[in-house]
Order: sequence, then structure tokens, then C-alpha cells
Amino acid sequence: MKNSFSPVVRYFLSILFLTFSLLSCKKKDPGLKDVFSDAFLIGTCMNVTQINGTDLKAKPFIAANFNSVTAENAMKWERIHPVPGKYDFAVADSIVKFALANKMFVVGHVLVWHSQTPDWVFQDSLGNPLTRDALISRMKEHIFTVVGHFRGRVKGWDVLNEAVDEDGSLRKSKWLEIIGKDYIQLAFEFANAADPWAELYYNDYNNELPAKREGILPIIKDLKQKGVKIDGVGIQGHWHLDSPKLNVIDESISKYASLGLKVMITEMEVNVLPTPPEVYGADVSQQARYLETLNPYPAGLPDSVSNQLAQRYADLFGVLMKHKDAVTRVTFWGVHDGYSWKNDWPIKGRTNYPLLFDRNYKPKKAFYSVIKTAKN
Ligand code: 9MR
Repeated sequence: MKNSFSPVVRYFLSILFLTFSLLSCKKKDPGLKDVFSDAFLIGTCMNVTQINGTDLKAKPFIAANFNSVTAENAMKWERIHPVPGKYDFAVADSIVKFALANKMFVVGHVLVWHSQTPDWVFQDSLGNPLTRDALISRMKEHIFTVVGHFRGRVKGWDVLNEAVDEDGSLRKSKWLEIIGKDYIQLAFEFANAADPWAELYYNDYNNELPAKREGILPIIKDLKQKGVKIDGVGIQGHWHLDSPKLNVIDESISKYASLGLKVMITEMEVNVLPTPPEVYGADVSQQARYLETLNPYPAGLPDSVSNQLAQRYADLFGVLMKHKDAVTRVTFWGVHDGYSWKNDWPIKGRTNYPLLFDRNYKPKKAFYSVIKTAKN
């Protein structure tokens, strides 16, 4: 049959066809979780904007890239149990529902913590400090209610968060002051009684650093010797371009794993902004003053720093992959750079770039350097 199109039309049609084929052949980036499916779970934390759909892109993106979810704030005492006798499960329930609909592993964060716990928790109705027995009952009631509510849906709980100070001593929290050091054992026992099938974790920041780690290891050994169930340790992983050293992380994973614990990186990010080393941890009560010099990249991250970040992430994932038998999950503390708490802490109003995806959900150089580590 004679071709009825003129050569000019045919020429434009073939260009159109070629462009279309090229566009549709452009390789799609793999989902982060799929790249590491033989190694460990890849998680993110979720906030209200994402779960309520204000950010329309968030949910499909999260489902495509992550297979574990932690509520960034929705399960903290001040949110889920804001006043005596009143629980508010609404946000946490939507996060859990979304996660389960997408076959994700849900982490419960957090049952017992010194921070984000209202003052009333430690006081009676007249504002006097609670007795030891009264605080134990209150802790038990909270743990039974929250863990009981999510039983069978939340598969692992951060039972205790940040109970140890930088020097390895027990943090002087209200929990310690009023109950004494067995509050730790009690928290794990209550969580286990409330859901015998859930994994139970101790979670902290800077706990890969030797002094803090050496304070935590004996606490965990003691729990294990007493037959108290504890399944894993969360190293939060609020890290920096220059700190901590890789060998410190490497050694700490081995030490925790040698106790028979699963090891998780539970709140990972890499800060790229100048930060006073005294606030290298994640103690939210610390704040530093804003100075323009401390916010050097408001308009975008220079290539030189993007490259440094990519290299740092590759090095960190190199260590995690080396320990993939012990490491069961790596959770990023934020879906993309725009969502990171590091834009506002320890200095408010900065522009940080600590994650693998940029503010438009585009994979950064660091994303590609991380996925390469899965193939080595
Ligand atoms: O990212 C969380 C931020 O939105 C909250 O304002 C802050 C205080 O509740 O907590 C942040 O998450 C913390 C986590 O729950 C525990 N480890 C340290 C994290 C960063 O502060």
C-alpha cells in the first residue's frame, strides 16, 4: 500500500516516535527497599502532613521506597496520651493502617522516654511527685494500653529511649529518680506482657560511641541474664560528614550483636551543616543560636558537598552491609531533605540536606552511591 504521508510529515512522525520511545525507555530508579531486600529492611519515619495527604506525593513515594515505617511523633506519650485517662490514637492509627496496607514492618516509637512526656505523668492530681508504686502503675497502664491497642500490628517497640548519658551513666530522668534503676526492667516486662509476639528494643543516639556503649552493654547483659526479653538495640544514627568514625560504628555493631541482639539503625541521617560538636547528639533540649555563617547553603548544596555526602553514605552503608547478618533494619529519619528535623535542630531555620532524596523527591548522588553498596 502506498504511504500517504508526505516525507516531511513522515520525518516529524519518526522524530516523535523516537522521542517517545527514548522517554519510555529511561530507566526507572529502583525502590530503595528492593535494592536492599537481601540485606535488611529500609524504613522511614512518617509525619502528619504525609499521612493526611496534604503532601500528595508522599504516600506513593513511601510505599515504593520503604518497607518499614516509624511514626515520627504520633506515638510519643505527649501525643498519644496527652492528659490522664485520655488516649488519642487517630494519627498513629492512620500511619499503621497505611503501612500494613503496603505490607510494611511497623515500629512503635516510643514507650518510655524522658522527653516528650508531659509533667503530669510524674505528679499526682495536686501536682506532688508520684510515689514509686504510683509511677510504676502509671507506666504499666500506659504500656498495656498503647501496646495492647496495636497488638499484632506493631511488630517491634522502642520500649526505652535514651536512658543513658554520654559518659555511660544512667540518665537522671524522672523515671530513674522516682522508680529507681529497675524501671528499665519493668518497662521491658510490661511491654512483653502486653504483646508477647512483639520485638522489644532499647534505642539511643551516640550509643555507638565507646563511653555510652560501655554503659549500655551491662544493662542489656543484666536484662538477658534475668531472662527479661529484649530483642534488639537501635543505634539512632544521627550522624555527620566527619563523625563518628567508621571503625567505631563497626566495632559497636559487633559488640551489640555479640549479645545476641538484632542491631538497627533507627533514625539515620547525615548532617552537612557546620554544627558545634557539643550538639552532635540528638538531645532536643539543646539549642544553638542562628548565624548566617552556620547556614551556608540556603540556595542549594554545592557539588563538592554533595560528593562528600555521597561518599560518606557509601562508607556508612559499606559498614552496614558488612554486618548485614546482624543489622535487620535501616530507618531514615525523614522521607526527603525538606522533612528532616535537622533543618531546625540544633539551630532553627537552616537548610540542611541530610537524606537520600531532595526536596522534590529526586534521588541525590548519595542515593546512587548507597545503592551501589548493595551490589558489591
Ligand atoms: O523528629 C522528631 C521531631 O519532629 C520532634 O520535634 C522531636 C521531639 O519530639 O523528636 C524528633 O525525633 C527524635 C526521636 O523521637 C528520638 N531521637 C531523637 C529524634 C530527633 O530529635
